[in-house]
Amino acid sequence: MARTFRNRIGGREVPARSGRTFLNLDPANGETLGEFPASGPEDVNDAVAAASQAFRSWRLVPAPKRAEIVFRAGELIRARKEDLARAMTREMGKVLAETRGDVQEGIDMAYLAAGEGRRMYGVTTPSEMPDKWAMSMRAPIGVAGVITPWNFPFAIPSWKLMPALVAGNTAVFKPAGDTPEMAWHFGKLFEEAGLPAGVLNVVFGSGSQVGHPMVEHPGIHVISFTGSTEVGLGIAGKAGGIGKRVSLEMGGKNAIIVMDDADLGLATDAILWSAFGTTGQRCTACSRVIVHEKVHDELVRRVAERATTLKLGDGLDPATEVGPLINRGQVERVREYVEIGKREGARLVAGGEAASEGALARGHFFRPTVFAGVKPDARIAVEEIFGPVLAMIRTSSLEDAIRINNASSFGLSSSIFTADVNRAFTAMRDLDTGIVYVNHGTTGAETHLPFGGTRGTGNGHREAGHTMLDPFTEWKSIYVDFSGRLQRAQIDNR
Ligand code: UN1
Repeated sequence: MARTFRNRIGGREVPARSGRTFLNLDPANGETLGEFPASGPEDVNDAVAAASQAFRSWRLVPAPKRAEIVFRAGELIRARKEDLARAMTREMGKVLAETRGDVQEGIDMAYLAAGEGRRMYGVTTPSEMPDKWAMSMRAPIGVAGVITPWNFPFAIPSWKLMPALVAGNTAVFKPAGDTPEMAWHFGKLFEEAGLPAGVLNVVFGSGSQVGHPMVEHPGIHVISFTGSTEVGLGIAGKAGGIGKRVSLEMGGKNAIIVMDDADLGLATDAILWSAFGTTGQRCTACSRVIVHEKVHDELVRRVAERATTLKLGDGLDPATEVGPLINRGQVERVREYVEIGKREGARLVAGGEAASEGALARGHFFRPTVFAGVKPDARIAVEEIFGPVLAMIRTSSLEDAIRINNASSFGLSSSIFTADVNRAFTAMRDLDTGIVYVNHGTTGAETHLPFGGTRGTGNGHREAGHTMLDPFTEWKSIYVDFSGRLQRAQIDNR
């Protein structure tokens, strides 16, 4: 019998008002892991009411005290890291080393956000008038609506919710339908850490039944979303129409540039890890390699050879290097892009098909796939696939490689492999992405630096890092006039 999980609203665990449920399945073998509420707008209303009520007192709790609860949650997550990682591998498929990393990112974020509770710096500045004080401070926005994807089911909610709570907001959290269990643990851990009832509410369900009503709900004051470009732009349109604040993290088409002076062994390792780690299902995954013509054939040979030998399987098996895709739909999507690549005339040098031998038949497996001879404007070099498909593109110069990188409609991360310091600094300056790596792949951002992208990847916000409070706070400017007389700014200040 599958375990039954419930929404967390106002500090209580409750089913969907409709009584409807959905099943959480293991993508490696189709086993049922749990039954979750298929919530609707009425459950969102309940959660918003609880969050609004809790906001009245939570905003007045001193920030260092709010942060202590986040710190305690970090301690609990650390103590349960292994159990959480195993549950995550079962629910979304990536290998244990990676799910441990995902939980670790949550721990790192908890400690970082907790420290912010004793900073949350404002600015004091001289007034232009005598006997007058001027300063600015951060204030919470109110109720934050947090909508997260399945590929980093612990880390991404951590980047969003921990700063939001430290800043004094309360929250309604809707996780992806493919990874509800991690969100349930997240809510439970915060309850155990001492978070007051109603401060963090977790509502399970679909985008149309829960996400959409959250975006439209007047009681939710800011939406923070990570996920597909299509859904993100839909949210931006709706929220924009009603003047709601939105922070978006969407697609990527991240490139690794390999110059002719690069350490090819290191570059190959980094390409394999960035392209096929998490089965290519990272916003930061490398899906393009732009390689100098002098080392092109050698790099293609090395990457194709290694991609072919990667071991597919259940992420709980220590021998597995690449886990399943999240669901059947993703397998179909990847298969379609492989066909598109072939039709476009690219040369398939590794993979290119679903894998179904032995136990793999029970899950959603696809072989790590490499195309060579890809034109920079081919669809497989331009559109986000979100799977284990790599497009290798030939280039003749650094300038051309940077131009190809920057022509993408996305701008999350990019990377260059070179031994030449002048080329490295040119790339650092000219690669137009939110994150740039030198002699390192495109994945693996650390929590204490801003995370986010340029152009179509986002809408100008950065999460985590020293920017973590920006999406979840308003600036309030305060003037205190202690002159005892009317002083008119811009007029009496000669
Ligand atoms: C994502 O894929 O949405 O930089 C997040 C990385 C991880 C986070 C990825 N720290 O690859």
